[in-house]
Amino acid sequence: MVVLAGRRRMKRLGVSFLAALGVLMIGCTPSHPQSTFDPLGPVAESQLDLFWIIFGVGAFIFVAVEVALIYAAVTFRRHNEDVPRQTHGNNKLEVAWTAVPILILAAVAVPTIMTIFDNTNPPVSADEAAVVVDAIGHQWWFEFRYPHPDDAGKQVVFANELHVPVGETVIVRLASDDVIHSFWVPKIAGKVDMVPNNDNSLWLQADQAGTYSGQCAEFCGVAHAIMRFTLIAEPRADFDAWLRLQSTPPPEYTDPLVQEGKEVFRASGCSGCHDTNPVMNLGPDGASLMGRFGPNLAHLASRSLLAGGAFDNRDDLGQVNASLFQANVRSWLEDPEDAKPGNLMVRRAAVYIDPAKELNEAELSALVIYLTRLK
Ligand code: HEC
Ligand SMILES: [Cu+2]
Repeated sequence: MVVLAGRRRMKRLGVSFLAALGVLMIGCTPSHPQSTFDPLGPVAESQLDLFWIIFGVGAFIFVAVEVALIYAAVTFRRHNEDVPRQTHGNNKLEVAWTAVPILILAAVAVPTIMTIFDNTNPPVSADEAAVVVDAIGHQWWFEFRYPHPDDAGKQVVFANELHVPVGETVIVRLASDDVIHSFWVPKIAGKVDMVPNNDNSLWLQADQAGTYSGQCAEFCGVAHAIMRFTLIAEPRADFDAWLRLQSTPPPEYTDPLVQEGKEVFRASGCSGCHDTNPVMNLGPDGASLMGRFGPNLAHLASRSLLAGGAFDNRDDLGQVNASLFQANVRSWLEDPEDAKPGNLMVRRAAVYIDPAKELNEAELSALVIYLTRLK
């Protein structure tokens, strides 16, 4: 009986161990879009270097303590019934185990503080930076505003996608429209909090062209988990062309269905929360002004993510796909609560809270067609 129970316990232990190992091994997938162990920019690299220094010191101390412990346990184990020699106090030892940790912590503080300062202070001034972008956190999406390429008094407004020229220093000024959010692109830079009425900023640089995942890293309410964005690092010429395109209004179409969608957009109150003009004036002091409540939709159909990452519009090759986009926009408008529980559109827009104003199928189709043309 006793033997059987012991075996069963061993078996249970074995199964638990394998389950735990399995869970840990999920971390080993080759696809790791948000891994900080694969840094591709100087800020993320310096943070990883610091991590390894602290980890190395910690690992050394762990091994040293374990070795001392095992040595003591083996060497001084009870040999016979005699009471061993008793010691009370040891000044040398006590001074040593107070002073050594102080020295270790002081040594670790040097690279830590250096990294904090390097990450806080951009290597170039705001005038010399490639771009100074305003990033504004909203529940639950990111807004990005760029200086207008031709007009210093204006800004180009975009959402959920941050474009930067590859290999150049970009300064991101962080703000929040409501609660505290945090800006983080694990492979490139972050995390720095976006605090209401507080001017935080960070700098970043992407060493390789590519698409990187970013996300809010500070719990900010029910839909926090679906508050993501993409950072797209592209060659200078592509970046300039992109910004120029973003600064123009979306094309006008004469197609009657598009016109109808545009009318529904106005009549159903969508335009009360969503601007379709991508350009905003700056305030008299050069600061960003408050925009509308929801994301700017001027070039919505060219974005990789919809509704803060509730939908991904990209195909397997990473390109925004028009039919995927169309299907996603339809799902979003049909049931925003299902796509992103608790989001502020479904809680506040008249078409979702007032049954009398609910969109019918014809209106929905026209809206989808119209939004698909906002490129
Ligand atoms: C009360 C304000 C409000 C109204 C009215 C409103 N929306 Fe929204 N909308 C939002 C907010 C807020 C979000 C962001 C939701 C999120 O990501 O959490 C949003 C997101 C969206 C998005 C995704 C945008 C993006 O950048 O990914 C689309 C598309 C959209 N709304 C279309 C519409 C349409 C069409 C209507 C009219 C039927 C409408 N909205 C009415 C507030 C509103
Ligand atoms: Cu958040």
